Amino acid sequence: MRHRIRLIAAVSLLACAGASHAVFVNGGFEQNNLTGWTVGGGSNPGLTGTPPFTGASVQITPGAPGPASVVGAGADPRAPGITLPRVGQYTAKINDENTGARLTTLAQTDTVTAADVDPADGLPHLRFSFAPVLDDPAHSPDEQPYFYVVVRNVADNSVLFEQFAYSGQPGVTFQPGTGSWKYLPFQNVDAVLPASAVGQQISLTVIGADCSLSGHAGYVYVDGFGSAPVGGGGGTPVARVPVPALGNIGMLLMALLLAGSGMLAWRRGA
Ligand SMILES: [Ca+2]
Ligand SMILES: [Ca+2]
Repeated sequence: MRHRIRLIAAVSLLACAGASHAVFVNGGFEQNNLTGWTVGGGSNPGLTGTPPFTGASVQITPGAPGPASVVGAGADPRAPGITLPRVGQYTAKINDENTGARLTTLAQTDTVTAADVDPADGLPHLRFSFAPVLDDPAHSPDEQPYFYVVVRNVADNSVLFEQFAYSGQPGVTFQPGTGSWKYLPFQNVDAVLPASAVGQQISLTVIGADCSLSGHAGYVYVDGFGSAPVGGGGGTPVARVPVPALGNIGMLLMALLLAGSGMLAWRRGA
């Protein structure tokens, strides 16, 4: 009887593993479209409060979704150090170089499964790569173009991981682009979730925002969302830096990121 129970348990685990898939749907945008993702947004009325900004500083005036697209091979005339696509054949571009105080959100909610567990450490991972390209008109910080990404535990809406930067933000090593544009080369994020995350839902939201005064633009490239390491391409090497997670709850995120630049000065969640 005991053996039978064990056998049933083993079969159930296998069934779960077989039915599971790695986060997220079309996470690498290799369908050459935004299938699986929800594009939203509106206009940017400016951030609330004073730096350091977080997700709580973000304001969105409801309106038509902001621009979003999928791009293939090519150069970005405003960011000469960015190589496209980041991985595979396509990379998503959230918002664009046109002005008008537009704000774009890209979102997807998915369940972490056994397929997201990295055999190397036995823990589920969420990995991706991003590269913001932001005009820097030197407005006040709350009026600048900005980039924001957040991962939340759906069960209690707690923040597992977030990163924010406005154009020209002190401590963030922006590279000079064309004219007054600034950018960051692709940065890889490797967020390590606790084993208890398997079976839980997480939501991911990326925001790219023009300046709130309507005369300057900003956008962000993202690619490689999933649990597998982001493959070779234009990204910087990953250095995993565990940090104690923010939230309450079960899904404590130890996290992430990386390397190279002054990115470590970025705020990681509240
Ligand atoms: Ca891709
Ligand atoms: Ca725009």
